[in-house]
Amino acid sequence: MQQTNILRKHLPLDELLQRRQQIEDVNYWRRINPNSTISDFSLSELQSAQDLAKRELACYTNQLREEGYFQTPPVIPAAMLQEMLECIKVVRQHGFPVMFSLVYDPFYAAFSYFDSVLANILGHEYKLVPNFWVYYIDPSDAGKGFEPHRDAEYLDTIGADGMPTVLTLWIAVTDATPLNSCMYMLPKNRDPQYVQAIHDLKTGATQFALEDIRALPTKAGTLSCWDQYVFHWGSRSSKRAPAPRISYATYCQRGDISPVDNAIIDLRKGVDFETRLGLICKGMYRYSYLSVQSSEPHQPLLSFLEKQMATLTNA
Ligand SMILES: O=C(O)CCC(=O)C(=O)O
Ligand SMILES: [Fe+2]
Repeated sequence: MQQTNILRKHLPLDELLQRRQQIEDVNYWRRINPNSTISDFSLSELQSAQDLAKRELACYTNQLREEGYFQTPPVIPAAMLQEMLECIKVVRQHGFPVMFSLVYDPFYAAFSYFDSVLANILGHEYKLVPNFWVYYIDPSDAGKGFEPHRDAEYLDTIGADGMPTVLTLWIAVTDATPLNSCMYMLPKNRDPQYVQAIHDLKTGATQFALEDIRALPTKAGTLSCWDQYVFHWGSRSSKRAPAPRISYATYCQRGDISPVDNAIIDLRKGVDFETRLGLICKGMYRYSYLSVQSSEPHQPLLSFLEKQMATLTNA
């Protein structure tokens, strides 16, 4: 995401260094949350994942090409969502950023419910680009999602057929509504600057009509996907919201193009504990980078994050 956005994410990163022994100990995470597992889960282990009908898949393709985004119905089973919520609760209770819930299995197991959708759009060899973030938006007037932006990390990720080669995956763990902060999208066919943004990542969004903004309320268990250049944001929550908005997001790319970033994950090969720590630290490093970069007191913390991230380059 663009630099101005990176600055907006603040985390109590310094405390992490003092707790590095806990962080690196898989049994610590198992102990504090015995109701969830940490295995080398791989996509092929899940047989029960439901395939969406061909008709629905064709609708997603059309909408993605025309409007730059689409959403599935809720496909993650309630029990798996409940397990994710428990993980998030425990991680918060133990004073860690919610990103650390990504050590647990359900956050990866959920991808098997998206397999047919992702394979249909990105091909069967699709890979994760591990730019993860976990959003926990408080049900208060202070809570808000990520400010208006285009993800715009990678140039020219629209193929000759008009289909993206990189997608953002945004997974709702609780219902997201206009009251507790849902996503808002400017469909690409309503955005006069969209085409420019494909080749110029700094392109703003200053020429659209307000009535063209679309709210995307979503049920828990839904996958929302968009390309790199659509303009979107997570809205402000409210003290009247009944529950927090919780979601997590990452990128996914075709497998038959060069890696768009320096790290890539093949879900079929599994995602072991070290890789999970790597992607957690990568997310925190990227999105907090400008607030901690290169100042002397932060060096040990940066070295710790970099050490964890090193596992990703060979993943
Ligand atoms: O959840 C949010 O508030 C913003 C998410 C987002 O912009 C993204 O994942 O690309
Ligand atoms: Fe975004």
